[in-house]
Amino acid sequence: MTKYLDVATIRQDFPLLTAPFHGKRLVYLDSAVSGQVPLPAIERMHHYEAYEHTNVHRGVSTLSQEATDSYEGAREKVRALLNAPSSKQVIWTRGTTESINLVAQAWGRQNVKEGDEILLSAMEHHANIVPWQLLAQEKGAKIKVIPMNDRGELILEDLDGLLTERTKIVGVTQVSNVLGTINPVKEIIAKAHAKGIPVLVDGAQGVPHMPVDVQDLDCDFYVFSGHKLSGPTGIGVLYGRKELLEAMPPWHGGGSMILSVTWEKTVFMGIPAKLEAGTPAITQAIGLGAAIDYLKGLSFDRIAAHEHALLQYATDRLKAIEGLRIIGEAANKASVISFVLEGIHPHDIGSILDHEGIVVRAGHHCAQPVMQHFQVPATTRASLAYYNDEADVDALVVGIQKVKDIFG
Ligand code: 7TS
Repeated sequence: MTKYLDVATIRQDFPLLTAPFHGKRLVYLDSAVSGQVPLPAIERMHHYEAYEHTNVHRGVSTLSQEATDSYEGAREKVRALLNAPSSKQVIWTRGTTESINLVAQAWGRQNVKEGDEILLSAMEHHANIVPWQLLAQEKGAKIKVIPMNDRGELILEDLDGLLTERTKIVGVTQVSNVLGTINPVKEIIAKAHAKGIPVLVDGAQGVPHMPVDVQDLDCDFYVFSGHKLSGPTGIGVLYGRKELLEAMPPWHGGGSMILSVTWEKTVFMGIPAKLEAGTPAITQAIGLGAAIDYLKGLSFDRIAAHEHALLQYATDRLKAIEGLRIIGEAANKASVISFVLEGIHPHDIGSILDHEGIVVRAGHHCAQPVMQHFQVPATTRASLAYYNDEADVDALVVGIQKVKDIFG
């Protein structure tokens, strides 16, 4: 146990982590896929559905006003979490993927033209590649890539040359979901801004593991998914610089985003409503707010320190296994270890570990260009969170030994 968090007590808030799984203790090393939800967040959602359920921003009923307060209160919790200047700059979406599609479609269609360039990093998740490719195809624009080295670090010396007068936006992940690399996003943003280019930061794997301050980063867009931050699925966030959001046209049209509609003309509301057509994911937003309260109660600094110590422990133990190669050895890493075992397919490793009650992810992790860089079809990935401890890592090491025995 690290000195930063009392994991044994924390685990009591996660029924799945304390109930038997395949007759064993569940070893959940897959938080990069989705973080487990603590009981206080589950109970908050249950309470809302059982005793408070209605729609928001709908009329004068006390019930609707209270639901609106809870829902908007959650938006304020996200604002505080990111240190955004105003909660109007926090747009609810279904998740990181939808947030990036929103920017690519609403901002991108207005600002990207034929011959323009969109600069992405070599370690992006498909969610920060495909929406830009769709836009580039539509507009006749070009995708360019910030390369990385074989440790899984971006080659920043190349950045200046890649930022040209044609570059319209930079998209970069804060933390790689495959390599665990923590990218120097603040430095990248400063370099892009020096040439007047906005930057979208994919915080899906960043915000669950470290304190985030969008004003300090000075990013133009910051996106993340609630379910990776110990909240429920179906809710995510787009933070944007005020001027950019205000200048963006709506993406979806419908109720809750208009001031007036006639057959001739619709007048839209301001942000955030303009970008949030239809009934939102109210329960999920409130649940995410409760999850943020829970994590703040533990402290993001302590979570980061705990996970860092555990990552170091896991890295040392895995490195000692003969035939195991870690993919992604950046100097600055968070919470994710991908590896390959000589002669054994990651899917076989994943299946055998599953029988042992150890949940990892095996595959390309929706980042096929990263697989192509390292010339592997797939990796096995263990991802750590604040509710993991050394016993989880030890179980993984025993499990891998078992895999080797079976295939050896
Ligand atoms: N960006 C990054 C860096 C991610 O890791 C993920 C999901 C996404 C975007 C997309 O998030 P979504 O919530 O909209 O789906 N990453 C993973 C993963 O590593 N394994 O499963 C999903």
